[in-house]
Amino acid sequence: MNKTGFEGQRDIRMTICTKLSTGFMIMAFAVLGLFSGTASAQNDPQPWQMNFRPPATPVMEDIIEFHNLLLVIEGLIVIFVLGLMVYIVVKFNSKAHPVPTKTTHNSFIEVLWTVIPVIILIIIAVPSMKLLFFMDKAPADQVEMTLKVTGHQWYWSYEYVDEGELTFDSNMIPDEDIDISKGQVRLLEVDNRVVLPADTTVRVLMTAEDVLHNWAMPSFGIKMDTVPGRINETWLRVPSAKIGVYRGQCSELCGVRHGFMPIVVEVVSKQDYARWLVKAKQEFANNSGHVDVVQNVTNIR
Ligand SMILES: [Cu+2]
Repeated sequence: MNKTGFEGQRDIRMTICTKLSTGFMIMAFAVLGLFSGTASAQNDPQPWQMNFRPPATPVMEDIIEFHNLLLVIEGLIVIFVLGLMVYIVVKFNSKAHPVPTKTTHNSFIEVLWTVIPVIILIIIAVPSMKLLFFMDKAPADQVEMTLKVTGHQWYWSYEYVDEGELTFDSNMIPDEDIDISKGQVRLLEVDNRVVLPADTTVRVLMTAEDVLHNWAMPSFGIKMDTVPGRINETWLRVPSAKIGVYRGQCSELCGVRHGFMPIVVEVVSKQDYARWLVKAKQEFANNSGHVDVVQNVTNIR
């Protein structure tokens, strides 16, 4: 994906905003007594994690920058309003100021407190709309492959649209079968991971078979409803520097096992992906069309 026109502005914004917002964050964490050092380099969710997971796609990087910009603006507003309130409480309490003034209007200030918020909203709206359009769809000429995601009660199925009949289901591995030594994470591990190549623009199409689900991948900046009878579209591109395992979950209440349909995406090099494709085509050869897998009935605590 070529860098877009707002990359330059983004860099400048990022330097200022990131510095300021990091300052705000450190202040906030210090106040809460929860500051626990720099963010972990791992992609998995961490205990007591307070910040975003490391971004893996340009969309998530932009979301974090936009968040940083908002945090600075909000922080300044909060400090300003708090300052005003403290000023009023100190200066105009009944002891310090026993005879109240009868002032009711000040046209100049009224114009200011209308115009300034409008300007602030415009400052927010411009990058917000740019980001919305950027994350909406990858330009058609840059799409290199398509992944179709289907939500079911209560598992996901994936279809590699450009690879003929390659389709499989992805079920959560129950607690008793989790093998921590293999890096498996309880409630966040599946039997068949989605495997995607790095440095590839992937169009992701989403739908559902039964009820609303939501394919949410925090590191990719994706959280999109899968809707029966509709196809929703988004995209992702993970650079080869960020090859790794990424985890997400269904994020739309979809029934009793809603909490037990995790998503695991393994981003690998193009060569490894080609090797995986050959293997997967054999392994899932009988899955032509959709095959319902009988759910493992397990007692999940
Ligand atoms: Cu669901």
